[in-house]
Amino acid sequence: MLIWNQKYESMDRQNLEELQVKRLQETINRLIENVPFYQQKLSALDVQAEDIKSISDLSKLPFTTKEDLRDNYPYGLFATPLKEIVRIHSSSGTTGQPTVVGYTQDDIEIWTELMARTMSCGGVSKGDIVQNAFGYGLFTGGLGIHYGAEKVGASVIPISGGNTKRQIRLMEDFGSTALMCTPSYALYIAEVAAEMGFDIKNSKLEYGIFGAEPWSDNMRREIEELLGITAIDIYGLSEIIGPGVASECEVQDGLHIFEDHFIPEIIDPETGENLGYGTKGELVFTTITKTGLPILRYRTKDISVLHQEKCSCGRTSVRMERISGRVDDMLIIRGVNVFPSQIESILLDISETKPHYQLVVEREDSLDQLEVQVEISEAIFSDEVRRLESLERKIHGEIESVLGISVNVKLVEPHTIPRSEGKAQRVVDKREL
Ligand code: DLL
Repeated sequence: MLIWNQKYESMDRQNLEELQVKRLQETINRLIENVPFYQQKLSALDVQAEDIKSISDLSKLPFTTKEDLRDNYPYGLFATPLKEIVRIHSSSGTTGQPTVVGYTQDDIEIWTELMARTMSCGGVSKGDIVQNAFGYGLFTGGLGIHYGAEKVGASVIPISGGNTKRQIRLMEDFGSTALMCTPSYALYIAEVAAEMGFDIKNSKLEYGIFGAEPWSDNMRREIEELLGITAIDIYGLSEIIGPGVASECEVQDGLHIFEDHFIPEIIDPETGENLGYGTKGELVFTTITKTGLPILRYRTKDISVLHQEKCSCGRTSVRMERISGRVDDMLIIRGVNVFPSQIESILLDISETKPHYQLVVEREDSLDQLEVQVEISEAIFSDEVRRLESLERKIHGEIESVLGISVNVKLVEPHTIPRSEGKAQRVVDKREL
């Protein structure tokens, strides 16, 4: 299969590392000149660009966290004047301060190139008809995919997510050959297609490029079987660029990281120590070509393992294993990032509820469902049904207005939520991914 950028995707390690060091030094200089946050952090550590002589010097640099981005909301970490920023995206589902990311024209071009690599990894090329069912909007999925698919010369259908019956009618009428969306939505599409009597397995659909939420290899096999396609996993996050950080190739054995633009590390989430290849830990990325929002050692909170061995596809880049979990308790519900603490603070603001709650996540008909179970006092519990229903509606409404997702609320009697002697188990995730 085609490698989009033979030169950079199959570079030998020594040349690649030289390039990375040079680009990292440029990034550090750019940050020192333009971003007071990094200027202070680097000066406190007494680090300058010249101190980075090899990749192992990365550990001299400070980490960056989501909180740092929030503290500098909205534009505080941008490294260019706002007039150079041509696109603004924002990450999903956070209350109060979402994280805001900005792209210069050069960043958009880099992103497009990386998405073209991603498309080629997934087998998509000129002549393909791409049904892009990732959401368009502040989420980076829709537009990120869109630009990459156009770049490889495919015909893009910018349908965005939702309206599943229409997706299927259009897939049949327009002859889509590639589908892009979250893996759970792909399964849902397969189910609705079956209900509509559309034989998706024998349709023109050949390729699937899926990501933005955790899924397993078993789920991949199921999707491939139901849709009659080859499905690959793509990974990315808004803070680093969006999709286009790493992509599986047709070998389906780990995701190639686009290392000429992002330097990966695996660290021990407790100590921050670099764990090297072959060990499970928290993924950290440093951007080395972005100009709008360059970021040093961003702690993704995603858990993975890095592998250095060369892939049989010919690409030489380091591969990451599919994400196996999160360091924090962030849940991804229908593509929206949800922290249990956000729900907790909403519940605590409502006087009728007790601070004992549990979040139960299930997957029904391939769609994530979140049930919020919360204890109420004896007095309220024995109240009229009408009052209870109105309380349920109130909680539902509060959560929907803050998180933008609809949840099922279940009021339960006092002392029914299991108590714990150690950490409370706030989340019961019954999804079998
Ligand atoms: O989800 C970017 C993206 C769009 C990736 C389309 C792939 C496809 P955010 O909304 O900022 O960006 O969410 C980033 O989603 O830290 C992971 O926890 C999770 N995530 C993304 N891709 C995968 C994946 C986009 N392939 C957060 N497997 C990340 C597991 C994923 N988790």
